[in-house]
Parts: sequence; structure tokens; C-alpha cells
Amino acid sequence: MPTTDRKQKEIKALREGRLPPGQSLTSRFPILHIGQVQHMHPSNWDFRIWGEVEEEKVWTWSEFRQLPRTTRILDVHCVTRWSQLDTHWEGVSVRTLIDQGFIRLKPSARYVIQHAEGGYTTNLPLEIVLQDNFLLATHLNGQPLSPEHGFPLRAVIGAIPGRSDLKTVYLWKGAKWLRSLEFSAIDKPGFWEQAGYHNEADVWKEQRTRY
Ligand SMILES: Nc1nc2c(c(=O)[nH]1)N[C@H]1C(S)=C(S)[C@@H](COP(=O)(O)O)O[C@H]1N2
Ligand SMILES: [Mo]
Repeated sequence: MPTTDRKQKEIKALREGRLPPGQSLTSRFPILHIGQVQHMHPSNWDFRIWGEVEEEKVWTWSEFRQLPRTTRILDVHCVTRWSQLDTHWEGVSVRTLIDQGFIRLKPSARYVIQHAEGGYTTNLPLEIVLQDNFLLATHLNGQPLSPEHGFPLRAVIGAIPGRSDLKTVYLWKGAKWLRSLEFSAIDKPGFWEQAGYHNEADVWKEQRTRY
């Protein structure tokens, strides 16, 4: 959109309290990752649930597509300072999988480590993964994810306007090309967390780096 339009939307977002400190609005969806785009094919993709669970699970793509589905509209915030509002996602809620018995956690499960194709990892406390603003997404804005955005599955976390009860973290804590969720008793800092980024990454507190 033209700069003036972007600026006006940004002022509106600020007024509505939807733009965290140090962020500016973008209308395109920037593509950002370390390394190369992973070109995944549903036929050689599966998704594993492991660690502190009563029973390990491995779902093929056709099995994953049978799981209960959820849609969410999220404001997403990248630590490199762009934010995009009202992104539409569709996929699977981890809380729903647990509530409906698809995943049975051990009481020792306290953290969730996302493992992506290509080696990227990121970590979150279990309670954040169970929030309404965390989703395992297969679709963005009504379309299956493009390879660049993480096809066939990625995690996403963003703000839901008006839900100040939900902790919102920077988008690096949503791994593209997601292959497994490890439930863990201990925290395991992921790729950026080990590189000096803030482990908690609260967007409203501007927890960008540890230093
Ligand atoms: N596998 C993987 N997932 C990743 C990343 C990455 O480097 N590798 N980058 C993260 C970062 S920093 C951001 S901002 C978002 C960007 O998602 P997008 O490219 O769909 O906009 O992906 C996140 N997930
Ligand atoms: Mo990012």
C-alpha cells in the first residue's frame, strides 16, 4: 500500500493499542528464515508428538488432516520490527488435541520444543502453547501455506486484540516446516534463544535479546 495509507493504518493500530513498542506496520507478509526454504511433500512428511507423553504419536499427512480444526485471526510481530495485523490462520489447536485425548501428557510436561525440518528449533512454556493465540497452522489467509511460509505445517503465535490475558511472543517462536513437538520437563533454548535472543520474548515488554 502507499506510504500514507500504511502510515494511517499504523497510527490507527497504535491508537487501538495493537502495535507493540518498537514495531512498525507492514501490509505484505515478509518471508524470514535462516537457511533454505524446505520443500516438503505430504507423502514424505509426518508429524511426531514425543517426550513427556503417555503415548508417542506419529501422524501422516492424511491422519493430521483428520484432526479437529480451528481458525484464528492474529496480529503477528517479528523481532526485526515488522508487525502484520489480522492474519487469518487455520489449523489445529494443541489445547484441543489434549482436551480431546489425541495427546496425553505426563504431569512432568512443562515445556514444548518445536522441531522443524532443516534443524530449526524453538521453545515455549507449555502454558503458552495451550493459549488461544498459538496454533499449528496449515492455511494462511484461506490458502494452504506456501513453501516459503512453512508448507505443510508451521506453528504461529500472535496477539488476539482485546485479549490482554494472553502472553504474546515474537513470531520466531512459531517454527515453519514443523515436524515434531517435544514435550519436556526442562526448558531447551532453541536456535535464536541460544544465539542470544530473549528466552521469553514478550512483545509488549520488548524482550528482544538477553543483553
Ligand atoms: N523453520 C524455521 N521457522 C521459522 C524461522 C526460521 O528461520 N526457520 N524464522 C522465524 C521468524 S524469525 C519469523 S518472523 C517467522 C516468519 O514467518 P514467515 O516467513 O511466514 O513470515 O518464521 C519463524 N519460523
Ligand atoms: Mo522474525
